[in-house]
Amino acid sequence: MKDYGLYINGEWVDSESSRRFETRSPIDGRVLATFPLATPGDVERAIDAAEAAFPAWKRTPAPRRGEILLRAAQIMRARKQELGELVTTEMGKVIAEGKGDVQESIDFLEYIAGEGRRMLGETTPSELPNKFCMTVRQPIGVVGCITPWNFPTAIPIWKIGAALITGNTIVFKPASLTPLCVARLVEIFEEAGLPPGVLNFVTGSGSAVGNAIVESPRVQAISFTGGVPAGREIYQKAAKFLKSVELELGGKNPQIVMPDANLDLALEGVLFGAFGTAGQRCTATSRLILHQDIYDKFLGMLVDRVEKFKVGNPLDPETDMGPVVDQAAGEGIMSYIEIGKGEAKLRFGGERLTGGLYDQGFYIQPTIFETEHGTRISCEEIFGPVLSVIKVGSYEEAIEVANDVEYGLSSSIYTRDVNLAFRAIDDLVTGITYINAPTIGAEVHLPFGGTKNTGNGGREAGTAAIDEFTEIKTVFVDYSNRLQKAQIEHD
Ligand code: UN1
Repeated sequence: MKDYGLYINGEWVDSESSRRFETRSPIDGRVLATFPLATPGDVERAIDAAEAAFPAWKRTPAPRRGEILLRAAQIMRARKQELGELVTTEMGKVIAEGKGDVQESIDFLEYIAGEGRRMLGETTPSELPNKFCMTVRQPIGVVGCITPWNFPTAIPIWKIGAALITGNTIVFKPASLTPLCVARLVEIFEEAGLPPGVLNFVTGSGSAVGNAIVESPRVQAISFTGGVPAGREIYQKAAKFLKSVELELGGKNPQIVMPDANLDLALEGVLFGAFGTAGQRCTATSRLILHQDIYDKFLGMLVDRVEKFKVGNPLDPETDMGPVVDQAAGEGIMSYIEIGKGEAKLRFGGERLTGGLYDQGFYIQPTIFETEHGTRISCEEIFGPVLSVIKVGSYEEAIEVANDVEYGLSSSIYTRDVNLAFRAIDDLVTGITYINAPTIGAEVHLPFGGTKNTGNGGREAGTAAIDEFTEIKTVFVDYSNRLQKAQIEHD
């Protein structure tokens, strides 16, 4: 077990404060490492370092910056097993998903390193002769990244990779439940040759560290993934400074199953979508919208499978679902299950598991409710292994129910009717829609994000990541050797 410092200006340093917090494994409560509860003064030092490093990093050609990211990806690939185990140990998702988290990080770094050779702008004709018009991309400056615990490497890497390739320097605050995974990433970037001050890592609370990042006029942009209340607060605080803010918030993602669907495929989809990562994904399938013609049959198939689900140690490859991330998260999920018992019909699960390893963490049964649309469990984000099953009479009703929630991240429909599938692409009001695939599993070279309360309109990953972290400069080059007057020289 190691006592970490903060990483500022290329060195691991002490915080101004001697207060520390522990990161524990959700598997058995074991303490994995301790980190400083940093102060606003520590954040100021990190911003100083990021500001000082910015001019040289901005001048470094983007393909050169990309080489460092690629080296980081290579290091991660060589250590994929070890890093995957760390993700599983610190966060609790099953080992296949822990390694998937790391693979998503590698994929993103490789993709975005290549974008360093593109970073496309536009060239257009001018309305005047002998004049050239184009746009180029410039970094924003010092950016603040604040990340959640559910993808302890992938979400940090989406932000770090995109901010770095575009020439920004970073002050980074990880979720306090998974700082060790991010500390490991910081070490990897150091090993890959990232210059001092370009990436600074400050641990601690949202109220001290997060706030100091958001409230600093020297931090030009914020990228945040987390819950709606924190996202709203960040957006409001950043508005004072007119900062650019990118928010990725909650979801209440539906999987619709039509009568003509391949039901076996739809079953695999909902199992993975609802109970993968113990439902702790923004993209998790938390609503299963079933057409009445297949309702009883499909629900029966689902319950049969869930009955055989193995909940246990996520490091064991045979385990289907691990613990939830901590006691507080577990209690929150259990209180939703209690609400569900009062307003809906519990079809499976609903209990916290006890005995043996179960007593050392917070393990919950995969839980299935049959409910009307409009109940709290069918509308509010639970962020746990709780699925609401809703019966509908038609495609139109399915779409109406699917869209009638405050979020709009991901959605899915299973049907073999190609016309209906394309209609659903138009009709589902979400940032991501899957046809015959679950609501989870986004790929890194495509934009990721959602509508309504899922965010503020931006997208991460894909080329959208370049937009997030660059300012566009419009450039006019006049090679006529005379004063040409746009708009005026027109009759
Ligand atoms: C999240 O749920 O916070 O599409 C991110 C997916 C993953 C990313 C999810 N690739 O489920």
